[in-house]
Amino acid sequence: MSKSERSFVMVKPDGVAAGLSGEVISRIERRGLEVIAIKKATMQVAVAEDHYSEHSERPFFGELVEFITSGPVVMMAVEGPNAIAALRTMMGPTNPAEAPPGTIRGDFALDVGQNVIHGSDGPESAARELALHFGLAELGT
Ligand code: DAT
Ligand code: MG
Repeated sequence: MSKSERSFVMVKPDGVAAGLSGEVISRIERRGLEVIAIKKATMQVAVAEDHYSEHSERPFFGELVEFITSGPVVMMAVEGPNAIAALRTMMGPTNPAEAPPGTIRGDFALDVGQNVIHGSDGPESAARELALHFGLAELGT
């Protein structure tokens, strides 16, 4: 058996506005992964800056924080075997123009800045992002 992992997944403001939250959750569940915590909220600017701190020196950082705080997002803790890599594959590449059909970005996005979904890129970022957006009590640990 593969090791069970947890990832932080978020339907971004463009995805929520387009009514794609259910589609994303459905794909996650149909894949066999479990949503163990979920909430809808508009992210505070300071939390967004922390969430994306690895990109703070990039030219698009201001635009990125402005976008991610522009409306409600749906945040999830998702658990299952190889959850982090499985979700990254389901998301598709960062640039939707390069994302194949069948991936979430390949099916529902066109713009590199507004690409519907976030998923943690490794175990360290998953732990960091889950701690940032969910309390330990919310995760039942
Ligand atoms: P990912 O979301 O696939 O993990 P990332 O961590 O490299 O990608 O970047 C985080 C987000 O920043 C990405 O989802 C959209 C935005 N972004 C990345 N590169 C960008 C670029 N060249 N121009 C505008 N926004 C960009
Ligand atoms: Mg990333």
